[in-house]
Amino acid sequence: MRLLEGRLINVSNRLPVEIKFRAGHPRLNPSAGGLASALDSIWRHHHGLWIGWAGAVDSETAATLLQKAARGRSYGLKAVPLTQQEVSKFYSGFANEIIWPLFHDMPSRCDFDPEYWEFYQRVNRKFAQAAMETTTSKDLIWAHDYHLMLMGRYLREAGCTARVGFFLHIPFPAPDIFEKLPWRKTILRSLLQYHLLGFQTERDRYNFLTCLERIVPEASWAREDSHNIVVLDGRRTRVATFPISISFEEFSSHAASRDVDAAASQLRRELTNNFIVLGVDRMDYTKGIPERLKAFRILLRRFPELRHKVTLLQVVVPSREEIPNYKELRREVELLVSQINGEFTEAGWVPIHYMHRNLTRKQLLAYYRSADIALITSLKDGMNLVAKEFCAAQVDEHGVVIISEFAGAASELQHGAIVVNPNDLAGIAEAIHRACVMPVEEKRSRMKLLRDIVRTYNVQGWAESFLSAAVISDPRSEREAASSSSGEEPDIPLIASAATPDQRIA
Ligand code: GDG
Repeated sequence: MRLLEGRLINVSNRLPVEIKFRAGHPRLNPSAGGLASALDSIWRHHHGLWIGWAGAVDSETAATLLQKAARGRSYGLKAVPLTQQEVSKFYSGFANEIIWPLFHDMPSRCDFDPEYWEFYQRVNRKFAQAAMETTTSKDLIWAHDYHLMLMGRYLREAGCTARVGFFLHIPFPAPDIFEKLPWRKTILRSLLQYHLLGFQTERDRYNFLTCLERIVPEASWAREDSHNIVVLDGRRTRVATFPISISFEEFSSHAASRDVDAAASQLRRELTNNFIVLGVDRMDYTKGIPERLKAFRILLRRFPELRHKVTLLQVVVPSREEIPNYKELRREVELLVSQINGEFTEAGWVPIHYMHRNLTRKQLLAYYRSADIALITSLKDGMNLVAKEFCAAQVDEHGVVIISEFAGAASELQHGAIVVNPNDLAGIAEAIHRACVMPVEEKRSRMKLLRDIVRTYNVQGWAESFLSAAVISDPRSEREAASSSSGEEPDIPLIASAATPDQRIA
């Protein structure tokens, strides 16, 4: 990255590749999910190091395979080894049975096991040590996501002199939800050990600042352009909003390629040119998959004229299968699919085509390109990259996006998309019907607008704006800031300094 003097040290729970055993042999696979796919596309051409967990293998095997994986990339890969117990209590436990459901407004799904907290601290310290081993003061450490909220604190304690930024890929909850967390104050104070904190939407930033006001009243704050500067114990943290995106050109040009075009045409022929409604998600209870299926059932009941004419293609990527909530979700989804297909299937038409597996990029693009509707019904979602990928891949500009108002992407896409409340099943069914009967010109003008937005606010811009903010959040300017702010009353009330949820930063 040209903004940096030193290297970029990217730290995330998982590396962009994962080592899994197949037929007794360790094999490299691309990691699933939005974080890996967004970051890999920008980091592929930049120098630096990516630190993360590589999968359940011994350190020697991991090092050999990662060296091999790094050959095609310009950055190195360094594994943080985790024991089985750490994976279970830090990753499945604290991260995915406490923070994930809580931050997605589902506190009843949380298991506040105190042992998970012990492991969360231990593993965050491990990640900090791994980063410290290779970092110089010129480097920039960029930590990603809810797995690493304490890492900034451990880096400080270890005497790290590099700039350290943190980006939260998932939503940040409102105070009434966040307060349920027994370790709320330690987590907020630890987040304030980072020099820069980035959130997906204005709503997330607003929620974070409101939580600070209630839980860490000793922090003071001020406004600097579109950012907030929070001062705690004489240290400054810049807080800002950076909506993540995708590489528009990469998705668009690959979708326009001859092989994707051929695959998309074949798909349409196989579905007898039916109207295709597409859902693509990790198997996760936040994505609103059962709600989507129920809404589709309402559509077929209320608008019988659409039977035989509309098909739902639902791709679900296996995810977090070791966690009980996820196993139950899979059973619920599969039961619904079979009930709906049982109720409506007739000769020559199966209403729902359900795939529980990972598609190749080419297959995924063929689905995006041939679909008439992308149906996103997340109950809560940090951003939702599928919505943006769909727009980029719609080179024929015929598709309609239906998106949940609770997906971060809705604030950017609201003018071209149809926005729905995912709990309003009849409303979703109405929205699908509306998209089915929408005039071609309206669809085209909506999709043009959406594509312009995604083209303009792409992942390259996202990374550059985060890095520019990280560069000006230089730790060397801290002493100055501390001496001018310590002991003073805050200049501006916290709430007044936070922007309204739908305001996007320039
Ligand atoms: C987290 C936040 C935030 C899906 N199926 C296949 C496949 N995918 C890829 C998509 C997309 C990614 O997975 C899913 O990204 P999302 O953003 O929709 O969701 P999460 O995984 O939950 O990501 C989310 C994101 O982080 C980034 O900040 O937007 O809110 O929850 O890239 O293309 N890829 C392939 N085959 C599939 O079958 N190859």
